[in-house]
Amino acid sequence: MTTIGDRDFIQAPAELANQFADDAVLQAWLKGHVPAEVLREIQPGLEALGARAVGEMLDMAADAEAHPPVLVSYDAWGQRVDRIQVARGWKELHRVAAEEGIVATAYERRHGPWSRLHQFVRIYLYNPSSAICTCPMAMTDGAARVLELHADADLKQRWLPHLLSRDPQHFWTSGQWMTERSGGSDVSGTATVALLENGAYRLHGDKWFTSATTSELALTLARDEALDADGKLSMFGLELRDPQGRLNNIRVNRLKDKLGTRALPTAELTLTGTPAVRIGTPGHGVRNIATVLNITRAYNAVCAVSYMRRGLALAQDYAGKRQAFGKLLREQPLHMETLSDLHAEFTGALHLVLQLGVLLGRDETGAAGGDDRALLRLLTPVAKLFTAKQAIACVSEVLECFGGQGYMEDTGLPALLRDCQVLSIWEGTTNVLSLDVLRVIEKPEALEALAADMQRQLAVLQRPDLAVLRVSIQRALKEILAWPRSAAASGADALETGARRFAFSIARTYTAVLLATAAQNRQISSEVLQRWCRTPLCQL
Ligand code: MFK
Repeated sequence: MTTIGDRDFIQAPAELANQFADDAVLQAWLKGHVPAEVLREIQPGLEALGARAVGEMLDMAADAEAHPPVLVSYDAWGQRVDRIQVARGWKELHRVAAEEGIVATAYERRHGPWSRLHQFVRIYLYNPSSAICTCPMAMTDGAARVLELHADADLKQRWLPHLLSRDPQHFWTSGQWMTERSGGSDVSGTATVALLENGAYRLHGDKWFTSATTSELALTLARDEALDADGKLSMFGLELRDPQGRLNNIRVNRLKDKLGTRALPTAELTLTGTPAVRIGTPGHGVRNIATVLNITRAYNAVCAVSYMRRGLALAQDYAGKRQAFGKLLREQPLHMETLSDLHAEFTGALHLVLQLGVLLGRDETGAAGGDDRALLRLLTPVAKLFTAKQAIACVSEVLECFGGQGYMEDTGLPALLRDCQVLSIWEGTTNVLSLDVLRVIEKPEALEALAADMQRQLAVLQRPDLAVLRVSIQRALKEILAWPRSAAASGADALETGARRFAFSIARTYTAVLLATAAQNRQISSEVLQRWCRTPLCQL
């Protein structure tokens, strides 16, 4: 870089190092939690993915962003074809996902309960360089879990090997079509019907948002007319194309024009007799498809943290290069104060999300106790809603760390912010998820499990310098536990109006205890914990 005042002044861009090797917070967490033999086995692959994420994947993502999907409705001869063309980069990112086992890692279960955690770290490294190709991977993972839990042997054999393949030629993805014109949050107005014809289901209706419409499979909801006159909602699985590659009675009406996630094809569809298979308990479609939602919500949280990390990595590197007022940004106390606050938010979010991965891994391998399962059900919506808002705020601040450059399209930074913005919308908005938290705590086990886990962690906090924070965390927990009863007593709407504050309080307080434990074990500095606790833990 030449000196300021020089007519040829050129700024040095921010650069990324290996995204695994360079991540001190992740490294410390893994060392502190994962058994040494597991870590030894997974580390080389993570390091390779950390390099890939800052190498060829960046080129693929740039190509995918530069060439958004295009819908070709008719061929040259007037034949309706409804072909969605995607960029070369997007296809290559699918290939990388298969090769890296972004979905498969969780189901091969090579490391027992740690397999899901291992996969979370892979998603975390893959996502910010993937032009959000993680979206189809999330839905594919949710579909795999649904099949594992609810499908019969034939269907499992037909579809699961594709969804879990590491061979890009064999690998399939799955969509998840829940949203109709009547609503994305409230699916009770679903109008698609499943009619039985010659003993097999066919679907008829419109789907208003279908993400990753180039997938081979989809799970969806429809009114099951086999059940009763009203047709309760059941869950169905379908293949989008026949063996010749023609759509199975599906019309693609148009592609969505979105604020972000521009490389991802999202379409409006009409199903005109699409063959489908019912999966799960008839008439309990919402409960069955919630299996997908809980997986995709966990992905959402991992992705949110991964964007925070990417933004911070860029801003930290830039602070060592950019000069203003005669000094590097990293020599400017206020700039560094801002970065330190962001780092504390990121560190908290990463601890929360990795804890979710531990719990999910235990649940899926039969290693979870009742408390683990209850805590997992509670923390899934909490982590999703909380980290989504954190990511938007953090990445917005990161753009500011670059000044005007952060607002320039060709730096790639605006795309980061646009892609973060969807995280608090899809897979359940902040308010819908806050209401889900109320649904969860209707059963006493959820808050009992939270309290038990926090008390266990608080009990081992011995360091005198953590004593004051220990008391604050304990006080916040007490308020959280008391709130549902006091809110319920103070009026019909009080629980609902307080639901968001309640969910945020759980997120900040539970994360505080995770950070306190990490500080006690010297995995993070106590300064990070102090910063985290500067924002009130309980906001009730
Ligand atoms: C980058 C990573 C992510 C990428 C993926 C992006 C893909 C984007 C595609 C989409 O955005 S797809 C659309 C996503 N849609 C949603 O997330 C829906 C948001 N709305 C809700 O979550 C509502 O709360 C809900 C639809 C569930 C409300 O429906 P109902 O029918 O009014 O719920 P109800 O009656 O309370 O619950 C029905 C059953 O489901 C109950 O069980 P029982 O039948 O045993 O009583 C509930 O306990 C159960 N249930 C609901 N949510 C659950 C759940 N069970 C487990 N986990 C949950 N989360």
